[in-house]
Amino acid sequence: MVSSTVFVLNGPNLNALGKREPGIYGSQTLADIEALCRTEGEKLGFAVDFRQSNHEGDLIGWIHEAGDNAIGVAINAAAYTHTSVALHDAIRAVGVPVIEVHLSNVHAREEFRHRSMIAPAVRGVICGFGAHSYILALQALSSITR
Ligand code: CA2
Repeated sequence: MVSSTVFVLNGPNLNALGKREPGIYGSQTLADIEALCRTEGEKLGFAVDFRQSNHEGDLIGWIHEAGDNAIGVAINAAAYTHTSVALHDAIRAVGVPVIEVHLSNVHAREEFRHRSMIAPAVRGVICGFGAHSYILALQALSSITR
């Protein structure tokens, strides 16, 4: 039974997944990851609203929208993770839990990826498990919202 909506938000360049850098990000496309999230959402009783944008303002608007229309958010903010005070503030401005997700283990990569501007504002961080990071985030949202 689907009773609640979870937003799964994706930031810049994630639309290119599966087409470049499979050694880092895997060979699955974002559409493949969306399908995995939908299947997991059905198991957990979530409707999954899955979105991607290359624009910071879209992601900020969607976080605000989730505050009104969703019970939680999983976000892979991609490069904005490391730069965006505005995303940090947006996450703090909403009352629903937000989980930070990354495909790669950002701590095992370049130093500039070790700092997350949004990590202090989110409920928790999952990274390094490829597409499965998204599934773990949905499962975490399920356990903390029921
Ligand atoms: O590991 C992750 O999920 C990241 O959020 C992915 C971002 C990166 O900037 C973060 O540090 C970690 C990159 C998004 C996708 O970039 C692509 C680059 C080339 C080919 C395909 C995707």
